[in-house]
Amino acid sequence: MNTWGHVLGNNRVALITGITGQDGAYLAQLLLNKGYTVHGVKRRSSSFNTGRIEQIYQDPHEDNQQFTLHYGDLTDSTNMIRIVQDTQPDEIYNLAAQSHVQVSFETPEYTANVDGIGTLRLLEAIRILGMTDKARFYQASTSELYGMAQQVPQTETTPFYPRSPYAAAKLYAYWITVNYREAYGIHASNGILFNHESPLRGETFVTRKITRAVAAIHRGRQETLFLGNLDAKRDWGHAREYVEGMWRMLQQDKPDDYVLATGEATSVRNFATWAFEDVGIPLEWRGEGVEERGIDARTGKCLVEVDPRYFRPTEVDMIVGDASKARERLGWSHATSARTLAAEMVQEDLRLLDAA
Ligand code: NDP
Ligand code: GDR
Repeated sequence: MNTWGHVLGNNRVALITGITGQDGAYLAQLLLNKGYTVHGVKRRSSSFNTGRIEQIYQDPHEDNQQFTLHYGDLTDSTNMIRIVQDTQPDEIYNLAAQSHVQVSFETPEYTANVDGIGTLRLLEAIRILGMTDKARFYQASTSELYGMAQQVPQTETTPFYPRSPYAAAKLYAYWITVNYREAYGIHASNGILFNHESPLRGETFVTRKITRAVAAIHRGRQETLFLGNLDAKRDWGHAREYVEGMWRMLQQDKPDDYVLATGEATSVRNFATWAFEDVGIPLEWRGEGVEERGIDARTGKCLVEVDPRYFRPTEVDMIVGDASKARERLGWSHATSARTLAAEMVQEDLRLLDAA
């Protein structure tokens, strides 16, 4: 073990795009714990964007570098080729994306460029550099591919029906990954991951938006939480467990595509009810449609309102996954329920608020 607590010496090198995001942070920690040398691609930003990986950051002036960041962007082919060439990874995890579904309706072309063509750029880097036999590739595919789901629960064979520019871009990324596997023999796998959350979740995704607001309302710093579609149902798991599944996919002899999910669907309304329950507030729902309100049953105060600005032009109403294949072939299964996840996120948001 070195001075940062990383296990030394399995000689394997991983490259992670999107390392500053939720999954990138958990995956980097997991791989360092397993003794990997980890390289991450970080975007240039005018403000600090490495908050999630602060604990594993290693001063570049120190010896025994196990964790290195490189400036890069998935829209820049030559930059990707150079980083892959310089780092010579055994495993590449492509997690970078414009990952917000609603934002993709406002930035459809950019989303296609990063989430769709960005994946092609990385696969081409592997091919151009003659690394098809060396570098294994993980593509962050998504349950959003199912969109208007054709079957419940969804498995690896359920037909896709994307319902947003984000999902359409990820559909291209999914198929180009399959194609490079078949055409060039790259060990390339798609993880079709259902929603996974954590205290590191981006603040504008619905679970984190709820838990942050609940903490702030409980501490008297916010009056009301405004949400969009309360009826939407998602299969929410814990990000820490899902990055373990990503790693397992790349340890298989043969590449393949796998669903990771909990198998349980929860509505946005229920998740919010749980989060308020975690700070001792019994929430009662009254009214319908845009008039629906979440009321503190003890005081009658309105705490949650519907704001149509958060409605999407096309919505994914309900998705729930069947992870049997991952269970059988990877020995992977989830441990944390959505209920426990809500409690952990609320506690962490209370702690962050109190520490600020
Ligand atoms: P985040 O939004 O938290 O992280 C996205 C990462 O991509 C960030 O590091 C971001 O950098 C980086 N990024 C964005 N645009 C670019 C770009 N043009 N070039 C280089 N890097 C870029 O997402 P998650 O960690 O939640 O998700 C990881 C991946 O998994 C994404 O591809 C997402 O679409 C996919 N996914 C996520 C699921 C989930 O429930 N979390 C479920 C299924 C799939 P910066 O920090 O600078 O913004
Ligand atoms: P999603 O996650 O679109 O499933 O994509 P998000 O948390 O944004 O939305 C989940 C559901 O909640 C509804 N909703 C709201 N959503 C947001 N963001 N804000 C609100 O105020 C709100 N109110 C209701 C949404 O309409 C939706 O139905 C996430 C991302 O991580 C993707 O990158 C990933 O691919 C999928 O999960 C699987």
